[in-house]
Amino acid sequence: MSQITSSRRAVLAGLAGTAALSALPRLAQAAAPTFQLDVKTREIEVNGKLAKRLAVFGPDGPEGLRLKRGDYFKARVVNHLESTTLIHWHGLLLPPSQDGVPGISAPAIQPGGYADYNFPLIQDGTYWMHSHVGLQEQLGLAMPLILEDPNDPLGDLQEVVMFLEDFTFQDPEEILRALEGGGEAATGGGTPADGMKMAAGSGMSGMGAMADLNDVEFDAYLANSRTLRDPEIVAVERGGRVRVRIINGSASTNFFISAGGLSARLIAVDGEPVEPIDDMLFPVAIAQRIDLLVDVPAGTSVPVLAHREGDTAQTGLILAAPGAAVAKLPDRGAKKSGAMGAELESRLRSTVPLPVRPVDTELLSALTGDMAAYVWEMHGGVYPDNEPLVVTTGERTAVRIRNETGMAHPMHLHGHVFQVVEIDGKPLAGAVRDTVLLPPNAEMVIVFDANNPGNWAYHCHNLYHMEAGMFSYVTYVPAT
Ligand SMILES: [Cu+2]
Repeated sequence: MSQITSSRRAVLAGLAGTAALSALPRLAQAAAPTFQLDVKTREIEVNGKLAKRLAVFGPDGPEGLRLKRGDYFKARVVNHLESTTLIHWHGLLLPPSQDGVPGISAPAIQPGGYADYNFPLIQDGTYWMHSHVGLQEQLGLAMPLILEDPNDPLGDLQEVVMFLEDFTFQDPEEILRALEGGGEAATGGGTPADGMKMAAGSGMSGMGAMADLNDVEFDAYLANSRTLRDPEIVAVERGGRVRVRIINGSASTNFFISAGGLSARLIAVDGEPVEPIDDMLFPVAIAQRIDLLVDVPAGTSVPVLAHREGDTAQTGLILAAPGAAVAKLPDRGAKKSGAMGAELESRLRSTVPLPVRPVDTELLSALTGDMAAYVWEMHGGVYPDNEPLVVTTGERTAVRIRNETGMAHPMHLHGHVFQVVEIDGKPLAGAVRDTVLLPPNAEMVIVFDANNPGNWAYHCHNLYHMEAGMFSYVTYVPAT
């Protein structure tokens, strides 16, 4: 880390408004932000109805931010909301004070206030940003963060970003209250899903045989803020191959991705390259990203669709070669998609794995909970009444994640990348990632190097599970 960055860390630690900066004019100048991100409300139209949502507006608007590996992330985030906020840079390796998690990395930004960020971008790939305050992410406070590779061998390819969200007209707080009330409190759009009610009604809990695929029924599923009733149609300039960067920015929905019944090529997960896999359907769990190469034959259009797990609902966008007819697609498919397991995860092989090194310490991360009561725990309780993972600076650390519940949990570790090295007892040199889906009753081992001392959020990325308590953190002790 550069000196500027470590000085900024000190400033950020106590930054509540303008006072800290004006006390340090020379430093403030040295660290003057090069771009601004404005957090505000906006209206979008969903299925013919206006919806008031939250959004981040960057230099290119509310649909994404593009930077390059080697640049500095030198930004000021300004909060125009009437409530506090804080934005997390999902998947980025950065100093802990700039990670954007209130209570762990820095205080939330007060209404009318701002926070400054300054850290080097040492990665390239498909990332995203989202609020880490309350249920703001469900209200749309999220957008793509694409880090270009200055020497990208695929740099000549046309690139398309597809940002997926689940959408509700209901107040997310009401949805959470209904879930915590056992699934009986709410009716209408955005209610707890049928599976949830059945689970509650039959008194099933944690280790149940029935896997619940979805907690919440949404009003729509969005790709780049649009539904299939009015999808984005991307003109494919030259015909041929397109790189599609897919980000699952949903609060509570896993998707399977298809490319018009054609085979596509998976080349990266969570911004990290993998050995290419050609297939027809690719799972992307909550908060995960996949990069696909999709071929668009001359004169045709290819829909890139996201199919909701365990349902017929679908969303997506259309890639259209010059002169192609574009067919209207329904927002429900003919067939329900299945449950998301670890089938793709077990086939993934990193092409840039962690350095080969023996594990120094293995820690256990047990995920427990109760579907009926909607209590989701990890490490012995709901946050903050649970234990952090304590790692030792410099150690190769393994974490055995044991899902003792009947639901899948997308587990996200901040500030590090990890490699998946064991799935249900089978060793592998799997993907390097920041978010891994633990299917019901699954056990996986991830490894990472404890080389970024600080406190780092580590949690389930299903927003409702996280709010219900499935949240913990990693903390460092020095090597002795
Ligand atoms: Cu979860």
